Parts: sequence; C-alpha cells; structure tokens
Amino acid sequence: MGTVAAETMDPVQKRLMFEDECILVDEDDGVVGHDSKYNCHLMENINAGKALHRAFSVFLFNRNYELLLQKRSATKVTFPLVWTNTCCSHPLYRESELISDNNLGVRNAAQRKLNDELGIVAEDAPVDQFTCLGRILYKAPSDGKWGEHELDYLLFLVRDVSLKPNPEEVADVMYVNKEQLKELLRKADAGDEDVKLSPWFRLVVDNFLFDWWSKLESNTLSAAANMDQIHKL
Ligand code: DMA
Ligand code: MN
Repeated sequence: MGTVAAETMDPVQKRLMFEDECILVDEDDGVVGHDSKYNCHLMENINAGKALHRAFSVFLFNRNYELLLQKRSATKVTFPLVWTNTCCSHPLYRESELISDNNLGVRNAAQRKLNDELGIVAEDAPVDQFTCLGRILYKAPSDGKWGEHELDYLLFLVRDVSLKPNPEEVADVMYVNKEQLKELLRKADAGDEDVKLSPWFRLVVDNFLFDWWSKLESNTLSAAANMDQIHKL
C-alpha cells in the first residue's frame, strides 16, 4: 500500500482513512465506483482526476437561528484546526448511505456523523428534518499532500440539541449569529491565525449562506432548495 506519511498520522484518523470507503462520482453526481478515504484525499489522485467523491456539509441552527460552528481537531489529516460549518463528512459506500431517493443516503450519513463528531443523538437529528438545499462541486488543496475534490450536499437542520463534542474530531464549538459570523469573516480576511476557515465553508458563505439564513428566519427556505443543479465553484 502506498502509505504516504501514513505512519505519522494520528491512529484514530489513520483507521478512518482506511476503513471509510467513499463514493466516487462523476461531475453529474453519478456513482462511478468507490475508494478509501485515504486514496480520495491524496493530491496525487485528485490531480489525476481519480478522486472526486460525494460529501455533505451540515449547517445546524438552534431555535434562535444561531449557527453551530466547529473547529476541527489538531489531529485531522486534512484541514486541522480550521473553523467550519457544524459537521462535514462523506456518505460511505454502503447500502444505507447510497439511497438516492430524497437524498436519504446522505441524510443517513449526516445523522451518523453528527453523533460521531458532536455526540448529537439520532433523536435530535431525525433524518426527515434535514433540508437538502443544493450541491456544490469544488476542489481545494489542504497541504502539498492532501486535499479535497468533492461533490458536496448542503443540508440545513433547525434543532436545539445537546452536544458532547468528540475531542478526536472537534477542538472547539460555538454558536454564532449573522453579525458574529461576519466578525469572524473580517478576522479571517485580516489574516488572524486563530480564525482560519475551511475552504468549503468559505465557498458556501460567499455564495449562499446569508441568503438561505434569512429565508430560514422568514420561513421561506424550502423555495430556495435546488437539487437539480450542481454549482461548480
Ligand atoms: C469531509 O469532511 C467533507 C467535507 C464537506 C469537507 P471531513 O474531512 O471532516 O470528513 P471526516 O469527518 O469523515 O474526516
Ligand atoms: Mn472529502
């Protein structure tokens, strides 16, 4: 096995790199195969066009419409210690997470990872309560070796939940309102080392988030959902 730096990886993250089997897709989100999380995130494979895979990004709001952010743990192989949306991961190549009807596979995966990363129990994240808003296609290097090339489903959920963040995954959490997020964006733009943001979160912020957030507050969000188009960002 081509274990590029595998020996220096955190053992928990290393296990997931080889256990998690991601869903390979084409640019139209058609399933074309599967590969390990490890292979899917090597820049070498991304640059060769062999690693585009399905992913999801959850944006969880509490009843006051504050958005839950997480800071990725220092041990994450890709994008450690950056602030990002509530929870991101990959639906896996398994029956329950490949179900395409109403994007149920992705919603099942989102429920699984909200529990793994943030200790949110399944009853607090019912699969029928996620709103699937759209899909984006993006590529982003993390460091020279690792990166992302994903077709990312964007999911909203409004819920007051109990949190028990998993330190293997999450270094910190915070709820922000719109003004507080704007302040974070200003700090990130000013180069503040403590406020680095993930590239996919930044893309969603810059293209969709504030509009969708306002529509959520005015109860007009469902009309904004568009699962037909894939936004190439
Ligand atoms: C991958 O997230 C998904 C996106 C949208 C970047 P991740 O690196 O946090 O995945 P995992 O939690 O499975 O390590
Ligand atoms: Mn990925």
